[in-house]
Amino acid sequence: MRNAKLDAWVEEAAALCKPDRIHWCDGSTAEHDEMIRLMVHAGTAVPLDDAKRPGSVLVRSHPADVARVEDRTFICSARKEDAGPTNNWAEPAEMKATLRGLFDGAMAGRTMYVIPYSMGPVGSPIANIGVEITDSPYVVANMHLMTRVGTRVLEVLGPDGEFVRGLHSVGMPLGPNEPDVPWPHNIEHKYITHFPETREIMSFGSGYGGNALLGKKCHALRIASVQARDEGWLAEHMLILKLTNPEGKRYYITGAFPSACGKTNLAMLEPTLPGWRVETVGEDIAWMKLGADGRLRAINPEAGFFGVAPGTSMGSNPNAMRTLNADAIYTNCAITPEGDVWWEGMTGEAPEGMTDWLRRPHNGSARKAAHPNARFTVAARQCPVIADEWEDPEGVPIDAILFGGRRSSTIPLVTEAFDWAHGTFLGATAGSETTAAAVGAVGQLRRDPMAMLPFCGYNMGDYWAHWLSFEGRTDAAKLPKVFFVNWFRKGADGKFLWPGFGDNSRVLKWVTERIEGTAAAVDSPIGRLPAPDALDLSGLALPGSAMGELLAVDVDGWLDEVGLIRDHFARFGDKLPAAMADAVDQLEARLRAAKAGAA
Ligand code: SAT
Ligand code: MN
Repeated sequence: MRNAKLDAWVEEAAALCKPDRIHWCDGSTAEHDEMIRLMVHAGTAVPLDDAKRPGSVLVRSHPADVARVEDRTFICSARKEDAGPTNNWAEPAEMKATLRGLFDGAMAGRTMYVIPYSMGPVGSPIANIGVEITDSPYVVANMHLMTRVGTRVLEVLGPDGEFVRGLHSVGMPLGPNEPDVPWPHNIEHKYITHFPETREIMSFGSGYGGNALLGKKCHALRIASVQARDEGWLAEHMLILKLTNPEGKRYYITGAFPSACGKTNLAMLEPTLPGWRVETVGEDIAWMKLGADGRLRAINPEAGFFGVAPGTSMGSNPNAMRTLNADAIYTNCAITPEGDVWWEGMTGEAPEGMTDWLRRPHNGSARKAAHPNARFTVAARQCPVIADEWEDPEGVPIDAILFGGRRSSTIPLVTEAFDWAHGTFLGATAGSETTAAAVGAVGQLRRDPMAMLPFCGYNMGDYWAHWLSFEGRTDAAKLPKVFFVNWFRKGADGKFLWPGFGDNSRVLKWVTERIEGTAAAVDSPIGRLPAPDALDLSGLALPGSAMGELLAVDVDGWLDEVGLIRDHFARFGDKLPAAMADAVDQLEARLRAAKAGAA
């Protein structure tokens, strides 16, 4: 029972890309092993030591293909205003013409892989099917871990089911007898394009991460955010964690943080507070729908983790380290003489005799051994703290939503929103200092609303209106409480004020106590802050002034922030929802009143 639309599309793609062979992926272990074998043969991958990292390989990319390329990412909606000011836009027919030129013959000398995948448990009513066509065995092997791939997906798709189409090529055809290179990509042309109205993705020229694993950011966020708007749900760049308190009561919390700001660490946290437990439902993406009970329920559409390696250690994230014991793909890490991987922050000292991610000897070098955006890919089921309900097709009911970013000043450790609209405002105005997850300068403050700046597939103004609409879709009391957190505030000495990691459980505890109405908060111009002594700091030795600095509302700093928020909002013109414009006015009025009161 073949899907006629799929067959026709594969035929069309083959006629355009002219591969030597077509392989329909079944998602089997044998197929995965074959992809690894092909990568090792081509010099793309090296097997790691079987005792230290069984079933695992290290892949090293080309130095010009190491992260998402936001300036080459396009939303090709029919109308420019539907892409909005935060996305690159291109007219769909024109972009397709350009891409047709590039894809023409692009797979010559290569195999075209057809990957049917499910985002979410196969057959679940909230899952969504996509098919990625690619010429990269690296993509196939990663998709095996990150999504549910194979024949079962085709069965669920049936003869006339709909699916998201993703066409990907590394953009480096091979002439007859031309040898391949370890990391084929196209140095001149890179295009990561989305056609939201027709649910299509076309990606050319990069083989790395979110540029090439089309189920992740391209499908589960950019295309799905448009589907979610059309159908009344939310597709978000959020981790999902399950928190159990010492009395055994469970809470489910989602958190939106920009790439490389610690979502994976928070999702697998080991609380320093005795009796508390965190388990993982998801660490990057959440799809949330209103359940029959009127509550938002979240599923993790992914099946694996594509996590940032540098900084991951037994200290910062022991559960991630344990997840990585076997069957992982590492990308752009360093390799030790014993055939193990290494990255900055994994251990205190760099091992002797390593080869860096650029295949150079590392000994004594001041250069980084691993690329700052080096990654691991691993199946979620290997995580020792994966929650039992992580594949529940009904999703988990969300009690709280956290927004956050990397802010060295101004933003307190935790702030509770006054209500849903204020929570939407906190998300919409989130800023963060940039990281190596995207190509470009690192450490610059940019607005990253809901951590969706690079991932929202439509006009961000309309997206905020969609968020605001949830107040009218269900009983407001059933919506999650919203909080803003910042683990990254620094003191005058330039050092982090908050220890972070396992101690973030102290903030999570306060969040649950706010849900229960048992913890105290004080109103401030920017939201509700923990009352003095409301945060459980037992067993934590912080310098005397740290807590005051962490929770300080710097009124002048915030008045500057208001200016930045106004500039940010001005970009959206009449797409800015009135409630957002009101929220910034009210914030400024509260700040001015506080300043006058203090004077
Ligand atoms: O390369 S990805 O987009 O998958 C990783 C990230 O930026 O979060
Ligand atoms: Mn991410």
